[in-house]
Formats: sequence, structure tokens, C-alpha cells
Amino acid sequence: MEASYSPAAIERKVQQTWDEKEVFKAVVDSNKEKFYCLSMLPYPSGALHMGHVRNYTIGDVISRFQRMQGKNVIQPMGWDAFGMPAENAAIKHGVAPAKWTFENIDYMREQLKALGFAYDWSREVTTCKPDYYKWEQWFFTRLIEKDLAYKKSSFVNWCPHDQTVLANEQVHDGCCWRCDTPVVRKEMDQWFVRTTAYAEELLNELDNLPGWPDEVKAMQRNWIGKSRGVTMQFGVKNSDDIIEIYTTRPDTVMGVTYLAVAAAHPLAKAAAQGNAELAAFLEECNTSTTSEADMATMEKKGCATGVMAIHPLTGEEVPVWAANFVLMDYGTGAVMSVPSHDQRDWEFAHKYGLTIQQVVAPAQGSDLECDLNKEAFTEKGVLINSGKFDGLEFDAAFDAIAEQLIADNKGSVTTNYRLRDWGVSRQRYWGTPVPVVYVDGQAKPADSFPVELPYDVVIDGMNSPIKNNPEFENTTWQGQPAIRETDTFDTFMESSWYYARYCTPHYGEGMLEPSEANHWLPVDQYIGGIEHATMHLMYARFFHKALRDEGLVTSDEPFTNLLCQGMVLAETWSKTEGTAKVWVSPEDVIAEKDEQGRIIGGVQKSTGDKVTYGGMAKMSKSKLNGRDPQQAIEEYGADTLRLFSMFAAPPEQTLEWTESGVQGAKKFLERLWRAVHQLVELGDVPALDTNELNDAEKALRRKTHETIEGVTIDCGERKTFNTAIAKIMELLNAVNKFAADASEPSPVVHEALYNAVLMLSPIAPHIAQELWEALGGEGLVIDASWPVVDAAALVKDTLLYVVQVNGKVRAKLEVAASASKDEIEATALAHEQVQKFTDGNTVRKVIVVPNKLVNIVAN
Ligand code: OVQ
Repeated sequence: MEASYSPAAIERKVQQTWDEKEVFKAVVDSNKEKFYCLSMLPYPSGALHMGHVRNYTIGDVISRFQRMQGKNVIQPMGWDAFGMPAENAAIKHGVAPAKWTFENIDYMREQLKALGFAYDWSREVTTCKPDYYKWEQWFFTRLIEKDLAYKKSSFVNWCPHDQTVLANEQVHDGCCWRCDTPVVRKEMDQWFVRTTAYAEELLNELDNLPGWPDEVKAMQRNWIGKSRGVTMQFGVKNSDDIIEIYTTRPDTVMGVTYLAVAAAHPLAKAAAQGNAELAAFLEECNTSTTSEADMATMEKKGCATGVMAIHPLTGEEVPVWAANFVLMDYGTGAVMSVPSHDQRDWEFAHKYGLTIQQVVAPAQGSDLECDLNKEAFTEKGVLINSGKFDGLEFDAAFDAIAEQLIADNKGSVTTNYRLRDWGVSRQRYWGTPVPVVYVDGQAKPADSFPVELPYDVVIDGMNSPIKNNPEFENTTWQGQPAIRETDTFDTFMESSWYYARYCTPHYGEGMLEPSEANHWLPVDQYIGGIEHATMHLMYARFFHKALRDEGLVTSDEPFTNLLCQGMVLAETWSKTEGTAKVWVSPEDVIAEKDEQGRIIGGVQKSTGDKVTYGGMAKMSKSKLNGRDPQQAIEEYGADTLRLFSMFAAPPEQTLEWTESGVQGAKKFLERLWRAVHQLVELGDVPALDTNELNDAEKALRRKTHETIEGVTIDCGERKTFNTAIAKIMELLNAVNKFAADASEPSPVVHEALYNAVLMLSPIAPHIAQELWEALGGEGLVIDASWPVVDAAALVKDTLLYVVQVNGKVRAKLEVAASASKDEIEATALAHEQVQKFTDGNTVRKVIVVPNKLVNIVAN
């Protein structure tokens, strides 16, 4: 072997061997337990970033670890290839989205290969290819046939810049998540997937996902937002109309002093005829954002409609207001307002001078405060001013009021969900065409697949090139002339089922080949960013259930275990130029640190200017603190990059990129290389005879097997790869100490290094292969088994005792494991450091805590 470690050559060579031998090809093997390890597939945005490196290294380490545990691992990779970035690039650089996308894929695939990820590339899936999306189109038509997909006119968030509809979650502070343009409301026909049909199952099954983070399950529960309440009907004065509302607080119904309806509510629309002020208000509402998150923070505005509603229990008249915080497509588009017991209603009532009538008081003995001059009283309590319901507490009031409404035929107990159906239509080009045609204006599911998206188009930046395009639009359906739908799907459609397609990626007879698909499914370990906690992970769960009910899969859930990785952060530095703050790249800075290693200041290398440390922040182009993985691979090698990203933090936490940290990782690999080299240079290693070991040899053996024991747990159930690496580093330190001036090859050193290499191989697989060969390992380290602990090696001949005198640690003792209590006590008292503190005093008490501690009291 070479005397020094040069990653570039080794990595290329080892990768070539993997390729040639197709070692990562997953083949069904009924003799082995399967393990499906999946990392979230990337958008082919141009190049990998450190977030990808982290995600895919975690997935790869788990895959390789499980393979060494004897599992039959499948680890596929593909491309989430549709979406707006391709169109934006087309606009900016004049290159067709398909060309841009395929070029990016080619580049990024090479990057993934350079990082040595153990993917079965024969299963690669590219979602913008017709052989993939044709099955999505077919499935969508099945959903239409089962009434799980439908079209309806609705208000949508419209980004005037990108000319597209945005999901509520894609609206951030009233602006488009991609281009930051203020979002407006627009009414249009949209295709929806009926996710609400599975709301109950999506909620309940969360209880059967022990392998998911609690945080993600809580977010999904909250997104589904199940509640039990009462739906009731208010009459309308001088009309046969009714206004239906839903409330989870029927106990407050006697405190209703007005109703609020959405601007799009038919009643508001009707009242606006001949009411210019109201008409103007409705218009204003219709052009502003609808995102739920924004609802909470925006200014609440309203306008009286002049309509009076009739209270279902009292028969009293209450005014109906149009309000900007009520949405037509959430619930019934109308809410009852109880300003005494709801803070939003309270603020609204104050602003517009509406009546506030208290009907709930703090229960007797409660120390809750109620001062309606200050704020609403929103806690549950006991009813007052509520006629025959007075004195009832929440549960009893709920039941009594519901019963009364039911008896009067004016209401019922209902369950509600916050979850909405999934709007999947996008008015953009680069997506799966919605497989629908119109015959005489009637929507019909397409009758052949794929409905192909033309790749060869010119993008003008405004309209999708398949819109107003007779070549695309004109078609036939069952022999009749028909017009194609020109909307495309939300890209979350493709990412909702790719994990299943990977199982049978080339199957041409259907969406999945059920027997192989069900062999691999469900995914055993899914890894990805927390930003996908709700949308993607909910849509994929929905799809899985819909696939199951179509007879294609047999499991109920797609992902058994989920790991959500933390962000990659980097140092930020800035300086002031005039009055402006400008960012400085961390690579261009020499940091000054205090004795504790804390950064206190710095100097810009290129200019000598003083620069200010701004802490750790998300890597971004604008802050100049991004680090290009490609450059890092070239500078340090893939193994170092992989090792660093696994060592710097446990997977769920943020990872702080520091150049010194990466250098440290490289140094460790070099030290390991040298240690193996040193051993190999000493010639043939004699066989290990465990009966012939001296104390030092026994100690090193014990260290080796303690390390195996710890690393197995860290890489397996705990997934704290950082602590696993730290343990391997300690083992290497022990080897170096032991073998510092060795002139003979030692079998215990060989055992230590051999196992260190094995345990490191999932993390740094290229150097591991090279060192494995040097240590006499046969074949590929990836085909080796994970090391097993030799329990005999763990047995200790001596034990370490800490000795305290009057509560302070004064000495550490190595005592024979067989020593009796008295012997330990005597050794402790005889210790020089101990005698320093007992001399001249009387020893009053000695307590020996077995395997740990000797406590001496002397005064
Ligand atoms: N195609 C979707 C996607 O998210 C996934 C499907 C399943 C819906 C990276 C950074 C970013 C960072 C950014 C410079 C340095 C993870 C660092 C994703 C995902 C996967 C694919 C990013 C986590 C956030 N992040 N952390 N550091 N710039 N595609 O290509 O965006 O969450 O797990 O790897 O990401 S993606």
C-alpha cells in the first residue's frame, strides 16, 4: 500500500469496482430479510448542495450498515424533475426546460456517484419522463372514476409574477414562496384530489407509526385538525335563506351578537347589489391573500351587510357582517361571533362597536380572571345569561344546547377537519398534463396514456406553451373530437408515489407490479428534510392508501421509520462599507478566538479589513457562506466529506459546517491510514491467541470489543453516528498508544484496526475498502459482516475506582476485579494522594460502592 493517503485515486478505483460488479443491484431474495432505505429524491436544480450531501450520506450509512447486518438492502435514487425552476431557467437562459433538466440530472448523477452512494442505478426514476408520469395519469383517472378526484371552481392563491396557483403553504407572509410577489385571489376551475376522504384514517394511523418523530406526527395531527362541534342554522330576516355555521363552542351560543361571512358567501354577494361600500369591501377581500397562516396575523376588517340573522335558540336578530378573515372554502363560509369568549371576535366587536354579551364565567373555585374590558374570556367555565342553560359547565352545556338544536331541527353534532382537499391543478407548462379531455365542454378522463407533454417548446415567460396551442389541445376521445385540459399537476403528485415505482421501475403493464412491489414495500427507513413534514408526507400517505384500495399495495402506510435531518449551517461574516453591511465569505476570513475557542473577531484575508462574526446561519448565496460540495470533494475527497457530515452532529440536529472540522475529519483518515500502513510494513501478523495475552494486549482487545458494542448501538437503534465515530477515533488513539514503537506486528493491533475499518466502512467506504485489502480482508468490505462482540474480551481483570475524601475526588485506583471490599478499602487508604488528606485526621467512615467509588470521611 502507498505510504500516504490520496483519496482521489482510491475513490475512483473503488467506485469503478462497484460499478463493474453491480454490487448495489437489488434482487429479490426470499432467504434474506429485505431493507428498503430511501432518501428523498432531489429536484434536479443544477448541482448538489450540502443539504443533499447530508441527507444522502445519512441514507447511505444506514443502507450499508443494514447490509452488513445481513439484510437484503434496496436503495434507489431518482429525480423529482418537474416544476417551476426548469421554467424559470428557460425564461432566464432561453434553454428548453427538458434540456435544462436532463443536463442537470447528468451532472448531479455524476456528483452522487463521486460521493460513493450505494444506489441501485438500474432503478433510477425520472418523473418528467412519460414512462413514469403515464401511470400517474392513469391513476388520476381511476381517482376520478372513484370520485376521489374532481373539478370545482374555487378561489386560489394566484401569483401574478409566476402566473400560477399556489398552495396555501406556498404563500409566505402574503407573498409567493419563490419570487416574493404579493399573492392575489382568483376564482377558477381546479382539479382536486379528495384527501379528506381519508382524513380519519390518516389521523388514526399516526398512532401506528412508532418509528416517526413525535414532532412530525403532531404537525400532521394539527394539519388534519379534527374537532367535534355543532353545526347549526341561523334564519335570515324577511327571507327563506339560512346561514349555516360550525362551532366547537356551542356552550357560548347564547353570546352570539353577530355573524361573520366570507366575502364570497352568496349572502354577502347578494347584499352587495346596490350597496357600493359593501361591494368595494368584497372586491378588496377578493384580491388579497387567503393563506391560513396569514389569517392569524393580518388586520381584521369587516363591513356590515345590512342583513339580519335570526338566532336559532332565542329568535333574536343579530347583524351579519362580511369579514376578511372568513374563507368560503373553509367550513361553511360563515361563523358565529361571540366577542365575549373569542379574542378575534372581541377585537372585531371593539373595532366596529358591536355588542359584547358575557355568557361564560369562571367556574366556582377557579382562579381564572375574567375582565371583558381587557380581553375575551376564552377558557371553559360555567354558563350565565343563558336562560335554562345557566349553571351548566362545558360538557353538559354542549350536550344540552346540541339536544335543543336537534329537537328544534336547527342543528346537529358534527365532526370537522381542518384538512382540505388537495388542489392539484397548476397553470404552468413543466408538469404532468392533467389527463382529462373536454367533449362538448364535459370533462372526461383521458382514454389513453401517456398524455404526453411536448418537450420541444418555446417559453415566453407568461403563458404555458401548451395553453392556446391547437396542436396540444385538439385531440379525440372515443372517436369524438375533444379538447385537452392544459393544466398540469402539482409536482407533489410525482413525489407521492415514486417510492413505490422504484420497486418495479420498468414495469410496462401497469403502475406497479404488485408482487415485487409488495416484496420491498413499505420503506423501512425514509430520510429527508423536516420541511416535508406535512405536505409531501401527507400526500404520500394518502397515495399509499389509495394505491392499497386500488389493489396495488397491501400495506397501510408507506414509511415505517422516518428520520428528519437538521439544516446545514455555516459561519457568517460581514463588514461595513460606508453605511452598508456586506457579507464576506468565511473562506476569506482569519478568525480570532479566545481561550475557550469562541470567535471574537476576524480579519478579511484578501483586504486586511476587520470583519464581524454573525453566528451560524443557513448556507445561502446571498450570505456568501455556501460551500460547494463539488469543490469540497476535490479538496478533501468524498470520504472526508461524508465523515465530517456524520461526525459534526447527530442527524436530527443542525450541522455547523466549519473548515477546521472538515480538516479534522481528513486528519483522522490520514492517521488511520498511517496506523494500517505501519502495521502492514512490519510484515505478516501472527494469529491471535487469546490465551497468551499480557495486560496491555488484553486492555486493547477490550477496547476493541467495547467499541464494537458501542458503535453497533450507535449506528443501529440510536442512529447517533457522531458518537459512533468518536468511539472509533478513541480506538485508534488506543492503537497508536499501544503500537507507538512496535517492531513486531501485533495481532491485537490487527484486530483493532480490522474492526475499526469494518465499522467505518458505511461512513467512509472507499478508504475502508483500500485498508481492508491491506489488512488481508477478502473481496469487498461491503460484503463483509458487521463485527460481533467477543464477550470474553469485555471481561475486566481490573476495575477503576474513584477515591473521594470528604466529598472531593483525590485519586483513581486500578484494582483487581477479584479484590474484596476490605482489600479495596486498604488499597485506597494506602494511596499516597489519599494519605495527603487523611494524615492527621481520624478516618471516620469508608464506603465502597462496587465497581465505582471509595468514599472516605476523615476529620
Ligand atoms: N424533491 C423534493 C426535495 O425537497 C423531495 C420530495 C420527496 C418532495 C435535501 C440545506 C437545505 C442547504 C441548502 C446549501 C446548503 C433536503 C445547505 C431536503 C430533501 C432532499 C432533497 C434539504 C433540507 C434543507 N436544507 N438543509 N440544508 N443550500 N428536493 O432537492 O430540495 O429536505 O430531504 O435533500 O432536497 S430537494
